[in-house]
Amino acid sequence: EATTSLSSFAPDATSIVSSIKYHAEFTPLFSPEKFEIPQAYIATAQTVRDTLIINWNATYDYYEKLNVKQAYYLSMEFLQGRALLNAIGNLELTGPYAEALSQLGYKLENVAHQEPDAALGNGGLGRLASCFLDSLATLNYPAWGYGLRYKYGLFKQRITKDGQEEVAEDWLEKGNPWEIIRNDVSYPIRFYGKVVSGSDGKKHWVGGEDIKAVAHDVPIPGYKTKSTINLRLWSTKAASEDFDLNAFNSGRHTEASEALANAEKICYILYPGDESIEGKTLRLKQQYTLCSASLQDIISRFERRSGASVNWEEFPEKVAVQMNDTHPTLCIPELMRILIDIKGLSWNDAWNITQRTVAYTNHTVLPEALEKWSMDLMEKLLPRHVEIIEMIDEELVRTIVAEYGTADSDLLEKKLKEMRILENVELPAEFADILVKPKEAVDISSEVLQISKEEGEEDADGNHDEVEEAIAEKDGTDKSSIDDKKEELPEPVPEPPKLVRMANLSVVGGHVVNGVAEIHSEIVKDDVFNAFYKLWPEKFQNKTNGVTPRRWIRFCNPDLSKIITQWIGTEDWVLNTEKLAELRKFADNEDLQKQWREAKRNNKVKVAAFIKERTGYSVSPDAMFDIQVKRIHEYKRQLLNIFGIVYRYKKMKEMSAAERKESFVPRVCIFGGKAFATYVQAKRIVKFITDVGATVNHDPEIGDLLKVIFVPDYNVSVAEILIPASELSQHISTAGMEASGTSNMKFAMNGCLQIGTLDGANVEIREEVGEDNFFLFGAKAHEIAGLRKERSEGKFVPDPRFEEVKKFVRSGVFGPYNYDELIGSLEGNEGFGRADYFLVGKDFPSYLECQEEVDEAYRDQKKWTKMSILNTAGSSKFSSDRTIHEYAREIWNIEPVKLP
Ligand code: 26R
Repeated sequence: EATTSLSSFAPDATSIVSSIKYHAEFTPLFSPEKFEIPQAYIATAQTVRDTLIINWNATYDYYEKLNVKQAYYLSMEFLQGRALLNAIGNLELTGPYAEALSQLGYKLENVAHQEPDAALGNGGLGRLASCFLDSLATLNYPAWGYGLRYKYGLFKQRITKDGQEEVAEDWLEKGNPWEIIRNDVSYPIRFYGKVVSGSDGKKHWVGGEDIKAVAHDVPIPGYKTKSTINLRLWSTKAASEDFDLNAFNSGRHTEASEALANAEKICYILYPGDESIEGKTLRLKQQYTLCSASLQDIISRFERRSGASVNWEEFPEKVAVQMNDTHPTLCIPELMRILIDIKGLSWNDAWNITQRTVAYTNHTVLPEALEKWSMDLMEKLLPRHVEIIEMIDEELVRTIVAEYGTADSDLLEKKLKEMRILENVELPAEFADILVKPKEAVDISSEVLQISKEEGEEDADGNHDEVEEAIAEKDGTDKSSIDDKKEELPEPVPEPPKLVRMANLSVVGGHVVNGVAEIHSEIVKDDVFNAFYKLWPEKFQNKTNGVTPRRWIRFCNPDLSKIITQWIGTEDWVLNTEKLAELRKFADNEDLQKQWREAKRNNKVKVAAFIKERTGYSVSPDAMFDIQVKRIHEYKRQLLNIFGIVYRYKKMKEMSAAERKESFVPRVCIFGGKAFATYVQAKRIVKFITDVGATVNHDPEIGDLLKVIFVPDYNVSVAEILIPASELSQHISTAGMEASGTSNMKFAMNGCLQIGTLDGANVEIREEVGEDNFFLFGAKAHEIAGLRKERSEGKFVPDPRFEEVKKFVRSGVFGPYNYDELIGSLEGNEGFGRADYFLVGKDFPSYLECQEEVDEAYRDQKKWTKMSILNTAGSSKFSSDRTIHEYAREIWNIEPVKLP
């Protein structure tokens, strides 16, 4: 069929050359007179895309024919990074491509570096989504990703003398050869308007503002399989009739195109919100666009595949929707709306279908990152959805009352408070007096509430006359005297804002809730969603995260990969990572050890050159490369790391040159990561690290014994360079706060030892690689609350070494910048509850002692290399292939489908 006749492309160097030339000539995005490396990249990518399209079409046709159940991964973020090397690697065409490009006078690696990162994500959550797509395709699962096509991805980070500066990243500027625009696949998306009841008894959402979402498809190839799945990204456009020709013709140009600009604005930027939520209309519009467009697409596919007889009962047997955190929670009311208002189903049928279709993954327990939307805002933007959410909330209240009864009203009140979807919202009418205590206990305020609910209509100025009358009645005064006394009455307390708790809605509306590492899933059950867990224990699952071994070993670390293949005797480990365990038996083998160290050193040499280019600093590839790369956040404790470095530096300065050499292993300490643009404390941390670097790196007494590097603009591509060169990596979050972490897995795969707390996936990594091969320190998750309490009671006695470091920093060795606020956050006792909330001071002594063990272990290179090998050997569990198999079996109920 079409698939073979289309291939002007065959996988040998000669045909690749002509194909590249063809694209340079006939599908140019540039002028013809020059063919330089940027053009070479685009033309090369276009040839790869041809192959991907062929495979994509074959995959799509086959799924369509079989009408199998398909999973849909809905995510506001996909942190794809670069595509070229990954695509030709998965297609097993790296060799022919390298050869073809060399015939054209280019090096594949240099051509590949032309590609800008697709950074449509902030960090862990977005990168996880991208790893999942790779595994889904590789394992032949029928599954798609749905996301948004942001014009600007995550900001570019510049490091100046003042710290971090954010610059917009125009990743689409030179065109995106990986996407296929489907102008014929678009759906209307409505905002605002109102709900009216039709004569048919149905609700109709009318008026408001209509835009459309247009599909952009990014083919996702699997490794060594023809299966090529789809990442469908939506971009927004005005409905075409919205261009106001009359306005334009009479010279009002801006006005004419206002609707266009407003619609396009929705997909302009990725919200760089990491752990903090900005209540912005635009973000809510983004979330709704993702949910509505994706569901309309999924539903139309379901209807098409059903043919003449659409049976909605079967929807959950054909469709699984996974919500990546709460960001796509609007899927729940949106699916309800479509099923009820448009397809005519009953509430109960729609609810049953919705619950069986969707599932929710939680990625964080930080309370400030649990999304809550203002109900007023949502009511304006999505009036019908708020009605539906209110009904879901009402059903939930009914369930809670049925479960806990009304006898113990304190218990009932507590449960309602914890579990309701709506916060600061009165109980539904039928339950209005359920919490009313015996008559004598009634105080004025609750009575006021009753009255205002039953008959109170607000005055224009928002006052309740009836309320005032009620108060008057109660204390024997009349209304007029209250009016007189108004001046003396205390200011009325402002009503707390009405909120929609998206996490609660997700837990209630889906059939499964999962955490992303064992310890995190336990915290989800015992803490964050404990009340729900008690009610529906069977809903809760764990799915420990994973990362794709293709991108994160095979392609980013070819030298190590070759060695692994040589010693295991097959390249199968890329698909069956369990085989990595076979390295264990060679961990002491001197030949393997020698090769292993050489590969690491080669990678370090590359990083040294990279650091030179990006920062100007020279580092020695013979020093230990010690790396912490992740978003800058207080809970991730980059401060603990840099304080340890400062302590080390101070000790060095106190010694003679000979003593210094004797006492310390030379280290290159590398940091990378972005701070949320308005997260002041995180930005101070960036500034502090670069200041320490500026002092230490120029200190002639120190030389190669210690270097402190902040690599600017950390992203997926930078990670691919740094991780293979790392010897020690730091995963040192306050226990209980990092849901999982995923870079820890990548480091382990690349033979990097870790210093870490018992948090997130660290716990499982330590179990897998063996406790002798993991540097553990710090307080345990179950101790944290007690330690904070102790602290607030003034019982914490700081370690003298911690005090010493603070004093040293304050003395101004690292320049004139005022670090009072940074250091101040680590101090204080009683009264100020958040004093050193992240327990840097508490864990500091055990961290320092652990770092001494690290030095000691590194001095014995045989021992270190063995530990390194055992980390790679023990990393097999952390392949996202394992994770995806678990989701497929235990949540989605889908089966692999291998193309004939
Ligand atoms: C609400 C909104 C602004 C927002 C909050 C938080 C947007 C994005 C985030 C990012 C969070 C949810 C995130 O990235 N979490 C990370 O998910 C990884 C994948 O599961 C984990 O490994 C990591 O521990 C966790 O922090």
